[in-house]
Amino acid sequence: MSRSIVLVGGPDSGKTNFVGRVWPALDAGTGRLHAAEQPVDIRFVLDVADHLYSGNFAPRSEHAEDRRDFEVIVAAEKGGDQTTIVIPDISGELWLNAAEHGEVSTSLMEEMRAASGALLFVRVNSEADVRPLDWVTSKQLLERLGNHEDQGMPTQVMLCELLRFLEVTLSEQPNGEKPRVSIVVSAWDIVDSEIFARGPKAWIEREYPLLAGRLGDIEGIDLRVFGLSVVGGDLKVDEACRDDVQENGLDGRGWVAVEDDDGNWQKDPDLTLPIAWAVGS
Ligand SMILES: Nc1nc2c(ncn2[C@@H]2O[C@H](COP(=O)(O)OP(=O)(O)OP(=O)(O)O)[C@@H](O)[C@H]2O)c(=O)[nH]1
Ligand SMILES: [Mg+2]
Repeated sequence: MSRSIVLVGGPDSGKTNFVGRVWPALDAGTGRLHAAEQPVDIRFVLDVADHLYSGNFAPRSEHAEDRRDFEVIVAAEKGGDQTTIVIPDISGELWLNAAEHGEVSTSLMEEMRAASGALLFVRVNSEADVRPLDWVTSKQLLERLGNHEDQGMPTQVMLCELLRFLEVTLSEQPNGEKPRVSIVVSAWDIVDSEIFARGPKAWIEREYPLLAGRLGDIEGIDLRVFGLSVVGGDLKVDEACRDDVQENGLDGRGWVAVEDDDGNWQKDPDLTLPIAWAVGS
């Protein structure tokens, strides 16, 4: 059985680095999902993983039309049901464009209709984050300064639009249940312990109240929020983390923040969880 999920998110939101990290995780076979067969073409994911192994995040996808698919057959247990998952990594510029102009290309539309699950990425401290402090006063201020330059669509408006796309396009799961979307808050390693303890859901409520409202009342899809750190630290500033990755590789590094039954947020080393949940396993 083949199931595809789509990876959605604006520019600089962490999609590519996640795909590159999740392949070694699927290959290691210690998580909820594992690779049941060697994928046919994994040059792209290996390339991304190589950046991580060398102690750097992989660079952003350069071209708006960039699209690279990672297709892998996974199973939840040895000899168990196999599922082919197709994970297209599409440039965030393209998603931003889609949100701004209210339309997606036909091929992307087909991709989304074929999918019954998605991962929606949003990143902590992204430079691509567009966030007018106060929409009215900042607009007036800019006008007074004679600077009418448009900052572009605010990130949370874009995210609400993307969520709406998912709501109208995703198909129900083969068992008839609602499509599932994992909201992935990436670079969750850079928040302090207090914010970590409150969790990525609370972070969204605070940073993007409009999006949080949508998440609260959306009916057509099932949602779950995860925090994500692909290597357990910020390779740009955390030298200890970089050294350790270079020396010991990625095994045991990186985690997903998940909410336990008591409402506490815990680090789970299983990086396949946001995908496992989105494909309904
Ligand atoms: N600290 C930290 N930073 C991360 C993590 N994952 C990604 N980043 C940062 O986020 C940046 C963007 O990540 P990408 O994976 O390129 O994001 P993308 O969504 O593919 O971006 P586009 O290709 O522009 O759509 C990286 O260059 C890193 O600086 C993480 O787990 N921790
Ligand atoms: Mg990318």
